[in-house]
Amino acid sequence: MSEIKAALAEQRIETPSWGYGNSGTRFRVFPQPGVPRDPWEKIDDAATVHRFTGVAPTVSLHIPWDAVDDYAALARHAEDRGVAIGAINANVFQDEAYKLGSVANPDPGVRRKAVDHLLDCVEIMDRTGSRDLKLWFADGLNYPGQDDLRARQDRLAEALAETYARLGEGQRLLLEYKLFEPAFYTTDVPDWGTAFAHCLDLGPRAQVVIDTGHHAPGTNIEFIVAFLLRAGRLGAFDFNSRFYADDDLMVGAADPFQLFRIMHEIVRADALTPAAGIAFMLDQCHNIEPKIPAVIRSVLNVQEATAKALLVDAAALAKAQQEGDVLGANAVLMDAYNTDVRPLLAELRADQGLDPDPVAAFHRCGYAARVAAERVGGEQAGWGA
Ligand code: AOS
Ligand code: ZN
Ligand code: ZN
Repeated sequence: MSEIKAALAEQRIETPSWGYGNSGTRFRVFPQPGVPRDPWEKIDDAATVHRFTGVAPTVSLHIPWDAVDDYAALARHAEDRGVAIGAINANVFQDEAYKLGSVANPDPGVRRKAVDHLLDCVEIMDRTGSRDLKLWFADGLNYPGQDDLRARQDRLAEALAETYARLGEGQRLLLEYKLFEPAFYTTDVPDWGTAFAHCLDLGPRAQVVIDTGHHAPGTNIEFIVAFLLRAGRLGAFDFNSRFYADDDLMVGAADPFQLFRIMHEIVRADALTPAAGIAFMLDQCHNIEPKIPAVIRSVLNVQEATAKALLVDAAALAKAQQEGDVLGANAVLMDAYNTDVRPLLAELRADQGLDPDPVAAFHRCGYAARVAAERVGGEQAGWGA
């Protein structure tokens, strides 16, 4: 049990700056009291999540939503609050110029603008000390024949290569795929295979991001996890839950069993430790629920799935698999999944000097009321408006 607790204590989960801002759907954004007015306050909220959970010491930024004049000062602000800036998410999807795409746009001028933004993001990483540049492209087509599928892959590859070449030592390029949306006929990086192939061409510091909301219904995501881990090309997760499309609901809310199956592959590959280089990030929007407790809940959901994965009796599982004991092997997994790990996690938090119930502790601490009084005119997350 102490090994399991040690692994859980070492786990790191990164929260997204945009998860703290107002967000919604294309129908309505419902503003909430106390929402951050700028990136500095988003970092304060992320630090609050870390204070109560102890396992969320980094926050991802999104540029230009989190643009500031002095990124080194923002990194110092994070450090003062006990956290650090994590991945830098580039945004080449919200400008007028990107109607027909960014890095795969047929217009070389638009492509230049897009790549320049990616290079600027690496510059920001140099200032914030971030390791990861996270790229998701809204590029794609709505109609067959709209553009040349193959030429778009060439343009994408060229843009990625220029960006990859700009990375400093120790920096990585994380490429995210998405099956659909905002383009509906095809997207230019629709699946893990496409992302993987581009990463292989680029080099070892190009890694795939799995956003759990970006697949067709029924996709076996843990297979993708296992495959990419085996190939050494899984760089990160964007965790969230979906019922239908890219819902960006709280991770572990819709399908905690899927999250457990994913974490089982991680544990099996010994990839939980930060030294393994997999970034466990949340990519979520809290449209109707209070944001900080929702992020805390999400962190706890990841911890619970991880604890269950760590409880899998690896020796018994290997034996059952070797003997072809189908039901026995399945039972080993289900026994772990069906264990209530909340007491174990409460114990771990107590050992770490944290409140065993982080959500309740947050509600008691008065932070929500304080920021609601202090912050007037909170920022929209920039997403889903
Ligand atoms: C978009 O669907 C992706 O999940 C990206 O990760 C995106 O950059 C993120 O949702 C923030 O906008
Ligand atoms: Zn994502
Ligand atoms: Zn998404």
